[in-house]
Amino acid sequence: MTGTYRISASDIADQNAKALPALQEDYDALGRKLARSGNDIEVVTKAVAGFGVAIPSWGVGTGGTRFARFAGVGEPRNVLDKLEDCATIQKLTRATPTVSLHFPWDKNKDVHAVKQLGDELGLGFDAVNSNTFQDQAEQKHSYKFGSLTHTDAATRAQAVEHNLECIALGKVLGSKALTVWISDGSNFAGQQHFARALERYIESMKAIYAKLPDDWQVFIEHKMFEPAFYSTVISDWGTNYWAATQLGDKARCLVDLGHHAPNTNIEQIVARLIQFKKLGGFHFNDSKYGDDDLDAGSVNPFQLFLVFNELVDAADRGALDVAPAYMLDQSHNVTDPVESLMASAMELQRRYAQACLIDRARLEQAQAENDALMALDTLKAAFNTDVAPILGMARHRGGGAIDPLGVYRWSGYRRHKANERPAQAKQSAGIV
Ligand code: RM4
Ligand code: MN
Ligand code: MN
Repeated sequence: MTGTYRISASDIADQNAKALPALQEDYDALGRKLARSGNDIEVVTKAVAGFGVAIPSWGVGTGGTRFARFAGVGEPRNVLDKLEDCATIQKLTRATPTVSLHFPWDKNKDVHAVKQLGDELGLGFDAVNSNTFQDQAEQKHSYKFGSLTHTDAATRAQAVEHNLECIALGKVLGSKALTVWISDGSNFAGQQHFARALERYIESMKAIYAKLPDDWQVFIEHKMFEPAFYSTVISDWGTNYWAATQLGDKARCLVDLGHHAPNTNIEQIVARLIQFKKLGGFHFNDSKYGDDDLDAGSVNPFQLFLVFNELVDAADRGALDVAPAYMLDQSHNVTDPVESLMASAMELQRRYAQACLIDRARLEQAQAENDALMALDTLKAAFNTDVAPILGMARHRGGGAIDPLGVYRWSGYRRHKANERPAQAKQSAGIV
């Protein structure tokens, strides 16, 4: 059974009525300011209104570390509850029209019921994610030493089969992409033959690719470490690019911001993948040390802005052959996941809006003249612009909340869910 409490449109309208006069004033003032530098605020507001990022179903439950998980109240108990939370995020922010499911975590006895609830809630389904980094109870072969790259053919076949099942489930949901992240790798020098492991990967992925519907894409996600701590098979964007190239046009690279060494120039990787026509999508999050899965923009908002700078620049030049898939991939250990996901979605919109404000002619001129300071100043001028009124107006016009966090807390949504979803006895460590 799914919960019954839902924030109503009239709740949002009532709260918005109070906030609108101040928003209108700020919006008009910002519009005048932007006009002075040749920007039409309405163009940016429209762009923001059209921006959407998928919510990861695994993000609406409280995450954990490998030490412990401190469960929150009113947590979703199954995929249907998760959809309810995702719909709440979308209702308030209007920035998250789709959900990215992860199997078998999101397995339901009837996938059609999942699709039906999504339809009812106005949610679409983005990429489906496969999971061969854990063993499941009924599973024959263990993934302890790998899945798609395992030395044992039967284990590889089982992992391929799981990915095909994900495609089948995704077809029912209306998904158009499969995201594959494997944890395969090694923990000790010499444990794994680098070249042979990658060969086995390509062979397995070819079997998956062969069954990929024509209008689907497969996103390959690289990650430099964890849980394999010496080497991973798909360790970096170079390997990812090569693998995607081996497979064909429907295979593309997915950039999870947390999957690189600290201080890696991720925006340059994004630019390279765009140039090579292999950028598939993103898993947005932020990190201080590694795959921290912190809220997007919470550590390095400038980096996020620079990523959007590359995306907007490429879109302006007509260099984006396919629109990249935007997804969040975060783990919320100490916050209410709904709040974190709303804040993160809005953070992406903020950096996107700022990237739309970059004076590209000025930047180009500075680059041509090797005027490094003016180039940075041009970026900073956009980055330092407070675009909150644009975001608020885009939400208001789309039927969302001017102040999503405020309305969420005012509604007592979490309290309602605590009553509807009694705490479960089982407490697990780890991300789920
Ligand atoms: C991995 C990777 C995948 C996600 C899992 C839960 O580190 O980011 O995208 O599916 O975590
Ligand atoms: Mn990820
Ligand atoms: Mn990750």
